Amino acid sequence: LQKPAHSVALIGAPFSRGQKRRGVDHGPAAIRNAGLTARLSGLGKGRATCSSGRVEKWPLADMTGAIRSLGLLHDIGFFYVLFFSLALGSISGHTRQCPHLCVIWVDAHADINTPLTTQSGNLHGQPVSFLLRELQDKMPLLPGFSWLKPCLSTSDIVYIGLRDVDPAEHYILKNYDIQYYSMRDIDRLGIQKVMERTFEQLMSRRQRPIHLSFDIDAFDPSLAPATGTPVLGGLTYREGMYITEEIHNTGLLSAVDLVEVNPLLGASQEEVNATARLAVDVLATCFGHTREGAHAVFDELPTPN
Ligand code: EXY
Ligand code: MN
Ligand code: MN
Repeated sequence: LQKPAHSVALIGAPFSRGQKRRGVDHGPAAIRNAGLTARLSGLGKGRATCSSGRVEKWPLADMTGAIRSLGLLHDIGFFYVLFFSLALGSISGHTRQCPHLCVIWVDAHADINTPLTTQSGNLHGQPVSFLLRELQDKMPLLPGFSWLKPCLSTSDIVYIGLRDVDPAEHYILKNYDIQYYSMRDIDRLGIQKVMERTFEQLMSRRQRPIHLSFDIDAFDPSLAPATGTPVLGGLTYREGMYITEEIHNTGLLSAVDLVEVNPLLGASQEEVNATARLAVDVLATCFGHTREGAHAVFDELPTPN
């Protein structure tokens, strides 16, 4: 029995503030040009219908409201945003629509510095600290952020792929008991066990909508070179596909941020294309593409007449 068609809203958000390297605002175009819409529309013969939109330099606060209204229109909001500081908008908006959501954060980095612990001053290394209720007494009041209300508890998020964590971030992960699976944990346990434990941690009491924040730098730089903060020893292609296949198979995926594809940082056009194609593979797998070809309905074999 074919699953009902899912409607998916694609939002390209060409923002590039929050870090100093130019180019990340060209990410949505690179992902679109790598064939994203065709890949998603071809899944399961109409199972995933897509509507595309572009967030044109919205202030984060406006984006939150927009995402909430999108959530009303689509059963799966699909955000490919450029930049992790946008998780402030996407997760804030998503929790207004789905208050009990959980977050799976796939990334080489924890992005959980507070404005008082950041060494770089880059916002993209801080978004999670703004979202966590338990950290609010450690957060200064910043101009322009009064709209942002913490909307997650530390038990609502699990990290996968960490391998470049600042000392202050490590302190927060340990002292606030935030669940994470570093690349060392993936080496030790294997990706299947990591996914099992991630779902146990997040779904032990009830099933919940999943917000997936997927930073392309979670992959090894040999696979995703066109990104701003590459770190050696990242996910293999197979581990990345397994993560997104398992998330798809829960049937609970509700929104995806796919971030940090930066076309200006590839050493060649091929490196840019490879990074954008990888982003499309991640997103297509989130919405049902399978390595064994089960994503397209095939009714019967042709027989010679
Ligand atoms: N932890 C470092 C910082 O706070 O600047 C590096 C953050 C990199 C963030 C990228 C998007 O994942
Ligand atoms: Mn990262
Ligand atoms: Mn990140």
